[in-house]
Amino acid sequence: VPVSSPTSVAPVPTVVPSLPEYQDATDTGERTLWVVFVVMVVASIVFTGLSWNVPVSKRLYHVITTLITIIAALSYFAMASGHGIGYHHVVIRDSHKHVPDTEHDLYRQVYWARYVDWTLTTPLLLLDLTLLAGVNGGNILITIIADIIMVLTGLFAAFGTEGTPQKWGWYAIACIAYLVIVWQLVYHGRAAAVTKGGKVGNFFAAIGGFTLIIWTIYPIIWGIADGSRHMNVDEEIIAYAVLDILAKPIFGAWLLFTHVSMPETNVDLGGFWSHGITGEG
Ligand code: RET
Repeated sequence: VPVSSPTSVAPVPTVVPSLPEYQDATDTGERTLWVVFVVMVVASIVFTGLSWNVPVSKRLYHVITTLITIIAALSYFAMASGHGIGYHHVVIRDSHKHVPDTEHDLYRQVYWARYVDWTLTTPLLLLDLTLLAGVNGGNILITIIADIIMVLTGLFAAFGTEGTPQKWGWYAIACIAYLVIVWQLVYHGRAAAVTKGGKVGNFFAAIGGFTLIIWTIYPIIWGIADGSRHMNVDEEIIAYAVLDILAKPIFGAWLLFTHVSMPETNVDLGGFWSHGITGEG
């Protein structure tokens, strides 16, 4: 008489407890953040130095552009030192061949300090470009508000629950806001720049085209990194680092050096810029 039946096996648990998964930056990512912090500080010092050689009346681009790199330096200091980082939580379903599906929690770092940076710096970059083109105040306002909407809805998308309208809905809204910006620059910006004169028209086409190419890569990186997680956190940091250096210090140096040698780029805000509002027309 057999003491135990050969078919009796331990029961298969219906829920296999699985450990949470963390997607964090490593030393590589952290070091990259510190490097960009230093680049932004150096750019801020150089741009400040450049403005000393020009009269206050011609310093508008210098002031705007230096503020951009100062804000970026602050944001990179925050991220490099471990501030401005949250976690996006996703429940991942794991399917297995012979046992029931299981689930585990995934926590991926979201560097929300970037969005604080972008909320302040991308409107300033657009102010540089629209002033260069000579766009009217109404169109400048539309461009800047569309830009703030783009960045904030992009932030909501980053923390949005996966597979719900929270994620793709906010992302789609951000993309529409971005298209408004593109339209403003390509249509109103170019028309205004051409009216200002040949040299400014050509320069605006070049630096505006450069800007649109760089800016368009941001939502693509976002989709690959934050959207589908096909890029790890280090790779995401490096991709944004390269883009940020092109979009801020390189863009800024190009604008300021060209401005100094091309008087047609001057912005005339009446007496407001150099003397304040005097009430004397
Ligand atoms: C997000 C995600 C949602 C969709 C879109 C985006 C666009 C971001 C852009 C950022 C530009 C940043 C710059 C930083 C300066 O250094 C928010 C990534 C459209 C265009 C120029």
